[in-house]
Amino acid sequence: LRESTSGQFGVIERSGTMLSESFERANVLVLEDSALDLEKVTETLQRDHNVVFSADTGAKALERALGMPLDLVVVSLTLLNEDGLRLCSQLRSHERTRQVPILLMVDDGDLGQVAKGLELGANDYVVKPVDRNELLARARTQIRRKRYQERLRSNYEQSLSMALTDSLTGVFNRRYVNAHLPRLLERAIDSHKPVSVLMFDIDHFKVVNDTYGHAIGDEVLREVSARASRNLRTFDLVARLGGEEFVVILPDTDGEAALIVAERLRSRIADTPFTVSSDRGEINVTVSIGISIGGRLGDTAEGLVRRADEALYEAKRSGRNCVIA
Ligand code: GH3
Ligand code: MG
Ligand code: MG
Ligand code: MG
Repeated sequence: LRESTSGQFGVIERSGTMLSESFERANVLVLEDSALDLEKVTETLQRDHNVVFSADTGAKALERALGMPLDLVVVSLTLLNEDGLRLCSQLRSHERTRQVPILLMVDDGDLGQVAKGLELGANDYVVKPVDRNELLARARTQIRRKRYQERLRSNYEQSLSMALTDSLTGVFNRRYVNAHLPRLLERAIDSHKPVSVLMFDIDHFKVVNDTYGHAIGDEVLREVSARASRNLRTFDLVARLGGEEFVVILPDTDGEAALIVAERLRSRIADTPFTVSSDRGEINVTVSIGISIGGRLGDTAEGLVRRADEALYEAKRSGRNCVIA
């Protein structure tokens, strides 16, 4: 630390000039073909610690915008051979850039361009020659608004996913199945491809709880969920309906394939004992599985679940640790 030339010192010095932790530098792209204007705008935006990128044609700007996350695009409408308006509509038509704020720069007395730009999705404008403080204020507003919207969206997605997943195991919950199975079944009927439903239930789970305690029972539920999830395709879906009862939905899967999946799932659980945080050793766990197949006209999600449940009941009656279709 005493050596001003040491690398470590350099790091500390740099972090000392960094802004508060929650501050995130904004990426700003400027489309401008006048070197003088570009320098002024860049220098101004950098005062707010923005990272500024530039392009002198709309095509280069679009390429940049599609290749990196941006928080603001500043578009000059005084380009010599270029149409900044075209970039506005291109940014709005690509999924990746649809939400990026656009700030226009226009010549005084060319306000007709502004109306067109706003119509195409630009968010605000400044008039040239640009007033530095005004540019900074308007850029700040757009960046803040974008961040706020991102936060809202991620909160919304988070609460949505919380409402549809089981908090103990992380797999989907009954609500999700109720919402999605009818749609998957409808698609199966329309596309003439069957959808299979496996319903499974841990055998004698009460004994696990009684012997090892509820907390270890919870660990078993998590491990069962994990093994089920690991052994399925990405578009298959696992849900915990409640207690120690689960369903697996297998789109595009007929009875024969479903039987193979179910048998594999059964053996992956039965054949490898569960390691739990108990000093009484590993636990042998088995499940019973019932299968139903849907996809015929008139099939309903309720009927599909009921038939899988009936098959599961048969599996229990047949001695457990088995699959019944
Ligand atoms: P079977 O083979 O017939 O399915 O017998 P079982 O003992 O598994 O079935 P039963 O329905 O009699 O008991 C299920 C037990 O699951 C009873 C309940 O205490 C336990 N259980 C339900 N939800 C949870 C949970 O979230 N965590 C834990 N640890 N146990 C649970
Ligand atoms: Mg039971
Ligand atoms: Mg059970
Ligand atoms: Mg049960």
